[in-house]
Amino acid sequence: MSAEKDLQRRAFEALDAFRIEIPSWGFANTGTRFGKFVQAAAASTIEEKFSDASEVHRLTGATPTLALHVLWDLPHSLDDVEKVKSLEREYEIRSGSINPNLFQDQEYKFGSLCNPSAEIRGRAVEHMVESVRIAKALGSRDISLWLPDGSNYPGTQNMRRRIGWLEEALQESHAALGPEQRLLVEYKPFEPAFYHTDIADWGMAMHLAKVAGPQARVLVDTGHHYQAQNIEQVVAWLIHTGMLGGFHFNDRRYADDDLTLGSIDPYQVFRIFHEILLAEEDAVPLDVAFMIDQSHNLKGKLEAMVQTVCAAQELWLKAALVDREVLSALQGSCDLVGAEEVFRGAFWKDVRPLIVAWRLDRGLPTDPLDAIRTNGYVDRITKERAGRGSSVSSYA
Ligand code: RM4
Ligand code: MN
Ligand code: MN
Repeated sequence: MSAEKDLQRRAFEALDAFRIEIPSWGFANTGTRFGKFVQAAAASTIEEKFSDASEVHRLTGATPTLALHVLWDLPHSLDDVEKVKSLEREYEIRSGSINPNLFQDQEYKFGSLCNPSAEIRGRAVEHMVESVRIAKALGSRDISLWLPDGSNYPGTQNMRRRIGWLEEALQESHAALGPEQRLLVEYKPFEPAFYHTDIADWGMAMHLAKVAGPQARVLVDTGHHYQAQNIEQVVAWLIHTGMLGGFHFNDRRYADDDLTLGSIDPYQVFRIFHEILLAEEDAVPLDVAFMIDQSHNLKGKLEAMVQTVCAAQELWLKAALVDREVLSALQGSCDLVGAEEVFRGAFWKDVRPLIVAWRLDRGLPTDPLDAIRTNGYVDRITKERAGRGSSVSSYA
């Protein structure tokens, strides 16, 4: 086989294997804590979110599942399951991870699973268990827990006692899982609490996942780290310990900015993908869910989502084309510049022609971003959705 054909075969295999989940909240109106800018085309209903997700999948071929947030998407809990199932059939999009919501009810003002009140903790655990039930009814595997709990001022909470409450709560939640399901534990060092958060980093999340039970894993949200953190090293550790469950991808310049993947630091995403692909090539058992966790306040939501998926495909392919055999030899002989150039060289390779060839071959539009800007879908939903009372999610 010619080198060119071989390259194309490897590229097509990598792109066929790449799937990334999109979040329902990425299509809804959101904003900053200062204000919300409403878009006429934003989705307000679960049906509109499925419709938008299906358009993104139709154009990119890479997003067959939609992450759902329980309170926003299934406000009537299990009673909404049948409706969601019929939307799955209609739009040919499956429900993805189920995200419990422990951050909106007034009673969670001082915490949910870590609230000093046993009664409130109990209600928060019940919400976790209900989320597991919803996931089961929808055939969704992953329950992704992001815990907003923490405190704002030193001395106002007993941090160690809260660890114990959290361990118990996660064990109870884990006990409700079906045999195929997983509990993913997300961490975040700040926001909404600004002195301490109860699951602040990957070490805490890993401990809690281990204590919760054998089906719990860690979820890495790329925006949930301190600035200098080496995220790919965290990923390498989680792979090594068998505790990596999934990702929430987004980019940021300062904090949890939820900007478009790769818009600020595409090299970061490339380095993370390299760790995953390296582990796959080393035949390390891996089961990692790629998810997007972004909200676009100013960009058009459909455009931004398609742009995100295309950026992810480009970075994934760049990482897939790293010559890991050559790299490993150069690492072994400590040829620093040689190794770095192989690595960096893959990052700088223009893979877009390969992606265009793959799209042509798979019957996809060669330029999905241009397609969503010109194919009339956004115009249609803008007309259909304009004029009705727009709802704004309280998530900022
Ligand atoms: C949090 C976290 C969660 C997401 C919420 C909306 O910062 O990233 O994963 O569900 O935001
Ligand atoms: Mn997240
Ligand atoms: Mn976040």
